[in-house]
Amino acid sequence: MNMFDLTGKVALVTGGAHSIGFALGVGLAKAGATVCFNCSSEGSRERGVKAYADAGIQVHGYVADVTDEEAVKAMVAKIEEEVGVIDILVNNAGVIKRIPMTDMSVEDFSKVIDVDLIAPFIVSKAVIPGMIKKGHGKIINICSMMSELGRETVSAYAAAKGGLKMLTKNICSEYGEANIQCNGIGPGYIATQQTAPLRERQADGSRHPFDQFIISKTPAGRWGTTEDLVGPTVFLASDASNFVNGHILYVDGGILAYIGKQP
Ligand code: GCO
Repeated sequence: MNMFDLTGKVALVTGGAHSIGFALGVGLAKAGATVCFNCSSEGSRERGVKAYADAGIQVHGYVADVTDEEAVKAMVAKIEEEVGVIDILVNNAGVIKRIPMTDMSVEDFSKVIDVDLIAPFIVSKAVIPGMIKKGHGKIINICSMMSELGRETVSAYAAAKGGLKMLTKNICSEYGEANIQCNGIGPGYIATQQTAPLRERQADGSRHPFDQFIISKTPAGRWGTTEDLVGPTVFLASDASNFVNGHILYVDGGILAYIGKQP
């Protein structure tokens, strides 16, 4: 028996057209799942479907604003009709705004909370009834190191990701008896478009100060890659984790365990 086999399972990855969501969608598909992804525009959907096809994977792409409950309910109903009831939900869609808190508008703060915290609530609320009917389900929330730590300029993102950690524990608490396991993945510093500004080479060709800082704080001595997140996600999506619930699995190269290299 391969307890990591996802054959016959339907997975939905929000924000799955690129970056971390795309890597997770490919990984879930390679483990046997039928993968659906959502994104915010038809152009992104088309680019996403092509990117998966280029990786040899046929997916189902949907356009829906994850902060709009009616749009999400319609998308979930369409997936259930066209593909099947969702067994695995990866709440991956996310945004960040790096602005000093006293300079941040309430509008900017609310936008981050809407996408990074309220949307996972909306999408989870839409898929849980189907999971209950099926008798099982896996919800994986893409949290963050900022679910545990703060840093300058990311007040909204940290508040959202801290809330997402507790939403994860609450879904675990409320729906565990329905055989739904809800866990989180907490990426460390991953080399993506979202973190590119933190890694830009300086004018003199030296590494960005933040890049050097992260390297000194990470026992692995490197930034993570989106590939590093795939195995842990497949684990949490599979029968191998049927008694793992309410857990945030940090995939961070050890950064949360380490005081940092002495200067
Ligand atoms: C930042 C980074 C982080 C990472 C990730 C860490 O500005 O500090 O964007 O937030 O993206 O979330 O887990």
